[in-house]
Amino acid sequence: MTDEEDFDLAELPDDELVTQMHDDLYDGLADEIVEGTSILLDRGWAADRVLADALVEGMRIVGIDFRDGILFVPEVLLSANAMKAGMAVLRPLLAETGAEPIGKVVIGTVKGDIHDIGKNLVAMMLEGAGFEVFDIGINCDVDKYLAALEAHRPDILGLSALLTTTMPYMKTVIDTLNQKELRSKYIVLVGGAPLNEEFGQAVGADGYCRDAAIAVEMAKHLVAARRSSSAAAIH
Ligand code: B1M
Repeated sequence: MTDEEDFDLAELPDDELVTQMHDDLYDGLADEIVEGTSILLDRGWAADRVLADALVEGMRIVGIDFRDGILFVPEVLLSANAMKAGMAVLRPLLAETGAEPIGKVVIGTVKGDIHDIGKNLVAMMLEGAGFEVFDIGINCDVDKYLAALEAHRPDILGLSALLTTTMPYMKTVIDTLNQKELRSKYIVLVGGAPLNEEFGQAVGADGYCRDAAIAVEMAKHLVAARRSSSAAAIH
């Protein structure tokens, strides 16, 4: 399309619209991302499909060019902003649940790290699965985690880190829980692009979550297992 005046997202077939959304995310066009997200939903796409195919995939492409020095921080901030605008449209759909909470989660990005898109997505998906989620934000130091644990008494503590330089802070948090003899009270789940299973084990987490869907599965499974073992201990 050359004539921008005539450009109408609603006229594009699904595959072209999704490709256009990748471009719009790349260019940080929040209004277009909101519009594209709404069009796909109106066409009957499930919220998780819009999220995965249009938004997360678009952000993956941004990540590649950021890594390769083609995009820089200000541009990626605009992309992140556009991604968040799309996620805001999806949020009520992903978080739709009328049921009683199946557990509580405190989640935050560790100290020194301001990446929050993945963490927000995990929080949203956990809410959608029926958890009550307390999102304590970014750049969280140990004291902030401890205060949130004390205030909300969750089943799960979720730690997010996107930088190789900040992921070791997860161990600081878990070690502090151990020192204060609080570790066994909580299920600790860790996630973030640079982590892996081995790292999760090495820092003493109960689970490493590669993505939001796995975080939900693991959260459900571990909370259920913990409840049934404490029920068995009572009987
Ligand atoms: Co940054 N950044 N960034 N960045 N950034 C990365 C992470 C990087 C890989 C880019 C690259 O080089 N390819 C690189 C890290 C390299 C490394 O450490 N090895 C990097 C860098 C270097 C930096 C800066 C240092 C750049 C600079 O200043 N020179 C700087 C650091 C700032 C800081 O934190 N102190 C920086 C800044 C930024 C922006 C501010 C511009 C922006 C963040 C905006 C925001 O989040 N509000 C940004 C972005 C957007 C990215 C990329 C492009 C995208 C991250 C993202 O949102 N992904 C990223 C490249 C990449 O990851 N491909 C990059 C989409 C999201 C859905 O995925 O976050 O992986 P993800 O979350 C997934 C899973 O990881 C998992 O589930 C999520 C959903 O499925 N998960 C969890 C995550 N947290 C979890 C917690 C759980 C469970 C699962 O708890 C239970």
